[in-house]
Amino acid sequence: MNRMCKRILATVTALALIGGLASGLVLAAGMGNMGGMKMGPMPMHLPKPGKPISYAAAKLLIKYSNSAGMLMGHGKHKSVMFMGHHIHIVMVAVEPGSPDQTFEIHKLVDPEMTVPAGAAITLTVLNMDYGPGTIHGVLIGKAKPPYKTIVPVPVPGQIAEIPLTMPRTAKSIKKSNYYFGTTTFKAPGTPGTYYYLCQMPGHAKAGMYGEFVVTP
Ligand SMILES: [Cu+2]
Repeated sequence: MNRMCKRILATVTALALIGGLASGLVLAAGMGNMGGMKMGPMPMHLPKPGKPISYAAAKLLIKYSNSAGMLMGHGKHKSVMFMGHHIHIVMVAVEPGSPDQTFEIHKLVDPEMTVPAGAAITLTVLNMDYGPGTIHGVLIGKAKPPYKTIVPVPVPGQIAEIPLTMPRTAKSIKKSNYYFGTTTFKAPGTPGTYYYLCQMPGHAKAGMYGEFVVTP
């Protein structure tokens, strides 16, 4: 095989691989829509948290975020209901076009989420924000709003933490790299209301939080 042939073969193989991974994630996202009974698997092609991902990979994560779980309610009382024993929730920190200092799921800003008691949860936050000070993370616990500029950590009754991720670079959106963080935890065994919030000073105070409700 000459060098050109090898190069073409390598390119075709790489494209097939990317296509397969992409369709795998789309399938997973589709599964998330089926009555919310089973969430799709974690997108396996992502590198370890701490390493940036491409815009294409970030878009797939957003697609997953917008399809896993069921949209409930209407008007100002919308929430995202997750069901099943294994749940993957992807939160987007400041999706392009969204207000500063917010989380998005299903295009909703800081929505209430519900999860069943005892569920095994994988939580991912994708940081789409950029510029100095636009690093974000997630804490889930019992600390109620309103929040002060500095939220002492751990918060009371803390059940989950994603450390602060780096911001994306300020290049054009398609050329930039994106950081994400992931954690796994078990939902408490008894129903109750918890809150997710960003631990970056000032962000929770500015509204970067929402209700995380554990249901029977
Ligand atoms: Cu934040």
